[in-house]
Amino acid sequence: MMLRVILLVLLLLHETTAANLPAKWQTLSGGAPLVIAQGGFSGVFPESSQYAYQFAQANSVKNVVLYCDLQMTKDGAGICHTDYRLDNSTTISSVFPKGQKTYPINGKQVRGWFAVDFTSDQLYNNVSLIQSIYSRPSIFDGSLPISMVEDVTELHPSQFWINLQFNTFFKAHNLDAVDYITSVSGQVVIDYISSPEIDFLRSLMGKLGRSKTKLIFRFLSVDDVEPSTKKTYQAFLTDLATIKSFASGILVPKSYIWPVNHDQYLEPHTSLVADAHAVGLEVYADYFANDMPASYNYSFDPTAEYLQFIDNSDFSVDGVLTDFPSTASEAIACLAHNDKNVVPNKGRPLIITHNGASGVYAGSTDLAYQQAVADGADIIDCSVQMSKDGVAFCLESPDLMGHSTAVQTFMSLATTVPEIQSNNGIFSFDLSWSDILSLKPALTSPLSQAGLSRNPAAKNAGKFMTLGDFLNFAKTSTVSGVLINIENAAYLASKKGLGIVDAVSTALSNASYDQQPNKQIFIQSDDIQVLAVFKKNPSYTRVLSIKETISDAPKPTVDEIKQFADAVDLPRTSIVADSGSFISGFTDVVKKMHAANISVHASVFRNEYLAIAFDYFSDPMVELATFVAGVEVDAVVTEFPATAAAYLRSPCSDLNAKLDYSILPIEPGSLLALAPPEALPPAEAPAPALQVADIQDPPLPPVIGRSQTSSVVAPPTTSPSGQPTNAASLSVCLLAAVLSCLCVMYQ
Ligand SMILES: *[C@@H]1O[C@H](CO)[C@@H](O)[C@H](O)[C@H]1NC(C)=O
Ligand SMILES: *[C@@H]1O[C@H](CO)[C@@H](O)[C@H](O)[C@H]1NC(C)=O
Ligand SMILES: *[C@@H]1O[C@H](CO)[C@@H](O)[C@H](O)[C@H]1NC(C)=O
Ligand SMILES: *[C@@H]1O[C@H](CO)[C@@H](O)[C@H](O)[C@H]1NC(C)=O
Ligand SMILES: CC(=O)N[C@H]1CO[C@H](CO)[C@@H](O)[C@@H]1O
Repeated sequence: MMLRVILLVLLLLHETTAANLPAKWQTLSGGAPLVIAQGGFSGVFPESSQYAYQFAQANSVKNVVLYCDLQMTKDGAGICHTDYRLDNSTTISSVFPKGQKTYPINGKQVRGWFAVDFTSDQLYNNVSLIQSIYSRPSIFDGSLPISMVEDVTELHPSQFWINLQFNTFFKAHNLDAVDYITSVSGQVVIDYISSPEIDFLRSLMGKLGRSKTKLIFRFLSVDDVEPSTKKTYQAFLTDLATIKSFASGILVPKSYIWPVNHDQYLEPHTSLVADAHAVGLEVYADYFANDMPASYNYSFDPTAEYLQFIDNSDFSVDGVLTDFPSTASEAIACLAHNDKNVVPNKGRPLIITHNGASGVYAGSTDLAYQQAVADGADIIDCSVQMSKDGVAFCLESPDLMGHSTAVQTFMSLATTVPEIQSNNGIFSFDLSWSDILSLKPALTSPLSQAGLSRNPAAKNAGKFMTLGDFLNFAKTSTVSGVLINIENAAYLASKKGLGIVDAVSTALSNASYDQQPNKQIFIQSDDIQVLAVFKKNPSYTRVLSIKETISDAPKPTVDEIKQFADAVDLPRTSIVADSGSFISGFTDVVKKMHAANISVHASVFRNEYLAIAFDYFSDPMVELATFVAGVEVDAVVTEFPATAAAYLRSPCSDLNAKLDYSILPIEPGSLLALAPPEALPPAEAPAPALQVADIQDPPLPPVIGRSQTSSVVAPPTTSPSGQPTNAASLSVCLLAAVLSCLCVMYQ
């Protein structure tokens, strides 16, 4: 009952009145490509379960096709299940421990538990489904029965697709899928029947009465042999006209259309779609899954892959078979054919980068910033670090170890600085700028240990930039502003004699950003004393970064923040709380900040499916929608600005636009509510509330005289700009009456 209520709500939210803009599709029919839900929403629920099918209906475009892999039971009933073997995806091996058999299937000996050895009653009453893919939620395991074909048709799917692998296998067990389908088709509409077996498709011709069932020939791997003709599937690529004599379309692995090379980069597309369309065959691509990234070219954005198949200049496939039908729906209804030059709605949240487009190129390099601009970022960011000789440059952290090739040349300088981090590092303030320039940047992948590496082709590409170069680049680019992040100011001043605050002020004035009203300037720090210094320039927006996860921001703390900052930068978990890999609720932090007119930046968004909670369906856009439309943050801070820009540019990001389909924020807890109580992850202790003491910092210490010790590398006499190094600090005092307090510190 609970399930139905929740699903109904989702369904109603998706069903609005006006239509999305019509688009020209290069499909065979000219209509939008189909979303075909493989086993329902099998990316979240056990495949082919009732939940999976209902969820697919509720969260996809309206004409979503429910896809059922037909298996037959000993008593001739039909069930929906992807594999012949039931063992990995059901509890059958423990219920019937002696039920294992070995059978030949299309020339191979296959061992497991087969539906043909059990009656439908035995299966339905005793066996339940489990998740067979480890990256997907297991909380529904053991609570859902196997679906009979009737269980799916009773949901009144807008379209229904049956796939049957090898009828020869069923015939060997005195069963016949032709008889089964012929009898079922009298009662329910089967819109599509696919099979990799030509004789099976041929034997259905003329048997389906007046129904408009389309027969689809399914291609297996190129070297697999089609059982009726003994030809390889590859051989049919040059004989599409023959297929047209018994089928109206083909279902092919997606690599037949966009091949991926051994390094997982995308090669140019084949001519298959054009060739098939030329002989009147539809083309369906199999199969898409958000949690199985296909190629580095997609930057872990699953919508990018669909668009490659449906919105390129040469063709569109006629449908996509997917485990995540909501993401396919998004690509079709919200993202395809969007004019990339459309000016985004005013008042929408800002896209702020995290070290440029660091999901694609090594962070804080010229390439990462260029990519960010091309991808549609509003604000590019520079986390300022200092070299030993006082050059301010952009890098996520003062530790060069993970972010460059420093380990190869400067390991002797590795040291531990507890004020900065607990593990040892090679710190920029121990190297001269020319030494740092001799290093290659390194692309970091936060989820590489889980096998999700970023763009290896660009591993060491790009150049580090000085803050001055960064500001000049931003000035001439189309971004609307910059964010300058300052950390460790007190340590650098008191221990290293480096004035990072002065360096930033100097660079901003020198690049005439102090009188450049057409670019927005954000000064961000985790230290309120740093922000206090910049209060003098009212055109700067000051952002306090609060790195710890908090559950609440009481009024006294918010009032204190208001003294120093116009905005806060918060981790995603301080805004949308999670428990295990599930969302448990929205905090009130954004509301409380907004009540005090403090903007909220949410950070850091990453595309990799393992970086986001199950509730978002492994879809980074659903997470963005939740923060933007659900919690109304003022900025998203992201390593993949292209994904944020595609979402915010989409008509579907405006929930007031009455569209057929929208990208909806999630309801916290709605997925957990579908699981049996005993399967829920243990509740975690809530994060603490933010206290006034948490944000208070001691006054910044003065910048001490240059340390003479531990100089392994001789400091150069000039900076790359050609100026004597001391001139940079000197010019602060000369330049700025407004910065008089800094000059005091210098004395
Ligand atoms: C079942 O699981 C085993 C071990 O994890 C694996 O080798 C096999 O390929 C799986 N079979 C199916 C049908 O997924
Ligand atoms: C995929 O990325 C690689 C490496 O950046 C590039 O050479 C290739 O052209 C891209 N493929 C397509 C189809 O865009
Ligand atoms: C909120 O802050 C902005 C600047 O951050 C300012 O322009 C605006 O007037 C403030 N509004 C209120 C109601 O204080
Ligand atoms: C100041 O700007 C000029 C021109 O943009 C540049 O050549 C010079 O290096 C800059 N100086 C400093 C100290 O950043
Ligand atoms: C092995 C097993 O548990 N079999 C049970 C399956 O369900 C029926 C009822 O439908 C029982 O009678 C069997 O004992």
